[in-house]
Amino acid sequence: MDSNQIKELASYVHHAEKEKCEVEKITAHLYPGLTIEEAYYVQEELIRQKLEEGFNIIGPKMGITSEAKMRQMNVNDPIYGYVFDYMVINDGDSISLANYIHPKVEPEIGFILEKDLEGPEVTALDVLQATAYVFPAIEIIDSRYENFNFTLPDVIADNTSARGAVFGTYLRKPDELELDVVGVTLSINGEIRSLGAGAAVLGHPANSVARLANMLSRKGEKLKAGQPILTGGITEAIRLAAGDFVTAKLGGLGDVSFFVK
Ligand code: OOG
Ligand code: MG
Repeated sequence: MDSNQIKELASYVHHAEKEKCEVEKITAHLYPGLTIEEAYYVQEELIRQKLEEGFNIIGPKMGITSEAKMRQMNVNDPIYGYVFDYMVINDGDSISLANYIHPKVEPEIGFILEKDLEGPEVTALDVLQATAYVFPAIEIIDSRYENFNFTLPDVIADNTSARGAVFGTYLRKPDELELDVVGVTLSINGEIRSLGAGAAVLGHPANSVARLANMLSRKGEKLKAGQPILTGGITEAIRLAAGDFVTAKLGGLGDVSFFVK
């Protein structure tokens, strides 16, 4: 795959996001042989294009870290991508459905480090020692592909479907609670639509952060202190509709909510 092809594929998903128009997955016809390594090159180019447009990275995110997500999306390995400034929604704010293609929401646990973490041998214990705060979050995913249908390389190239993040404002020290047994509910208009526990995320959400640090080290990158890090959907993702009031409740971590107009 040459640099022109990488640019072409990055522009393909980038354009779909900007036009809010779903497209056929890359591996269907455009480039059936796309490998995971090539997909990360496409993602890097996509990130470069967004930075060039003046957007900024807020922090990294892990995806496909729970059984529920693996089953729902029919892909089996954790992946990473990036949350940008234009995606961030304040707790309690509203979004307009018109700005998305077919958005879904998933409850997540977020981390903020007080020290940088560099792989390749970061452990969950290293993560907990380096963590300043943990917080509740909702991620809005909006795959650029038709019907959220994709292979692992497709979704990596598409920045792991990232399109929105609502960060809770309630910060807790990681030693104040056991993150694996934090209970989680996702409700829409008061009705519980999915539920789970922190352990759904690779046994403990700190494992997800460790895995992320170790994956990033292959590119010579590290996790930086101060950036919010999303550890991956705990439950399956739920499709949004106009009029929804979405709340994720995480035991001991607090709530996070937003409206859909
Ligand atoms: C891919 C995004 C995965 C997560 O938390 O698992 C992700 C998708 O489901 O479209 O963000
Ligand atoms: Mg997610």
